[in-house]
Amino acid sequence: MLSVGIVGLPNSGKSTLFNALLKKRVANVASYPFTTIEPNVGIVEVPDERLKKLAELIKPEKVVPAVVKFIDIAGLVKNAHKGEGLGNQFLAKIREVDAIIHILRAFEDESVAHYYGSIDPKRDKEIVNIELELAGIKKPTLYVLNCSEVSTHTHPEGVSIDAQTGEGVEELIKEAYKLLGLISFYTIKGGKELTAWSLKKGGIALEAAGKVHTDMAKGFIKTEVISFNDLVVSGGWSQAKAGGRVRLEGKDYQIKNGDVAEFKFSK
Ligand SMILES: Nc1nc2c(ncn2[C@@H]2O[C@H](COP(=O)(O)OP(=O)(O)OP(=O)(O)O)[C@@H](O)[C@H]2O)c(=O)[nH]1
Ligand SMILES: [Mg+2]
Repeated sequence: MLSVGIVGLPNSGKSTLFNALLKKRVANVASYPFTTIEPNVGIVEVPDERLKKLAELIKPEKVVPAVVKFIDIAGLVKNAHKGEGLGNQFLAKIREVDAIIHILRAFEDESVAHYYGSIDPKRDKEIVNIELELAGIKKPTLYVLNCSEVSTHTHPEGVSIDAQTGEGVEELIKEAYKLLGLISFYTIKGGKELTAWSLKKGGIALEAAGKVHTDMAKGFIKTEVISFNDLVVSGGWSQAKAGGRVRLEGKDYQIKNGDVAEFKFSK
């Protein structure tokens, strides 16, 4: 499972954001490793309008969303690469993640000390980026402005949130998912279990099948596939099949974001 690390100066609101993210935690979190052992790791449900719509259409017994792993990392300060603050510990953690959420403090609050004495997201961003660069860490980054009042959820470089109220957090999860280069496809097992799966953008049917089950990839024959829109317009899987809207594709078919697939395989 791909993971996103939350970085930023001390007191920028990383743990507050992490706690807001945990409210979106998947219900059966115990089935994912780490979450019960590591208090700073959260497996979070990806908000998904298509999944909701499909659930309304199909009325399955069970709906399983796609997830992203978030890791709350200790704050870093100038010279972290030389071991300043929790420097080395911080840098080791950050090397394990696939993408970075860089949180910038924009909220004013005199009761919360700022490590560098004033609110200045631009300066803070430079400080943290220099440390990451000196440590040789190059990862896709989403900048997140932690504001007291969120007027708009997007700013030119990323998203705005209020970590304390949780405002903007859903948008942040969606953006993090994109940042990881992931798209979603869906399976409907026996009409009963609707699942959203993540796949790297550009991934083919064979890889998608392997996400569901290794046997499906091993014995892959072909896949039935339909776009989300076509399925909704058809009113259901059997109607879509009857209407000739379900296509048959081979293992090299490139999965599109929102595809609904049924893999055919030999055991
Ligand atoms: N007013 C206000 N306070 C906030 C906001 N976000 C976080 N805080 C407060 O700022 C303090 C520090 O927040 P944390 O989330 O612990 O900061 P952190 O980035 O995890 O800090 P370190 O773990 O020390 O690196 C806490 O008292 C929070 O309640 C915000 O959006 N507005
Ligand atoms: Mg913290």
